[in-house]
Amino acid sequence: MKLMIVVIQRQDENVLTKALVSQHIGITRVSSRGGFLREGNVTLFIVVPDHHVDDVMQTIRKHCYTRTKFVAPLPPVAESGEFYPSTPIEVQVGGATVFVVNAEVLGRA
Ligand code: 2BA
Repeated sequence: MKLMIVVIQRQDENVLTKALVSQHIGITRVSSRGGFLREGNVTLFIVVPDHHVDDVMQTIRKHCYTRTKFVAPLPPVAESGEFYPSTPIEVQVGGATVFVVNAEVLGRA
């Protein structure tokens, strides 16, 4: 069995979770937040047999989109009156960040 930890953008959540549930894939969803953008995102925990990982990846690729975001860089500690040009930085987010680890299901207590 594999545990897939899938970080997605909120905009993709509904379509992706509906697609996975319709394929009888079990999901646990938690609200999360990226350390870099500090924006809300969603993390899904999905445990599947090894041979289902590719199917889940295909569904994730189909429903999760890459989006461009702009972040204002944090200004360095500036002297008062000092000009600091805050040009926003462009970052690409997603489609999804996926981690896959071995899992053992011990049963339900
Ligand atoms: P965030 O940490 O908010 O990152 C959002 C996007 O900002 C990232 O998109 C990446 O394009 C960029 N980014 C992140 N850290 C950066 C840095 N130190 N310098 C420059 N740009 C940086 P994604 O790679 O698609 O990641 C989307 C979200 O997935 C992340 O949101 C985070 O919540 C999660 N994630 C990504 N890599 C991870 C990792 N190695 N471990 C745990 N979570 C991760």
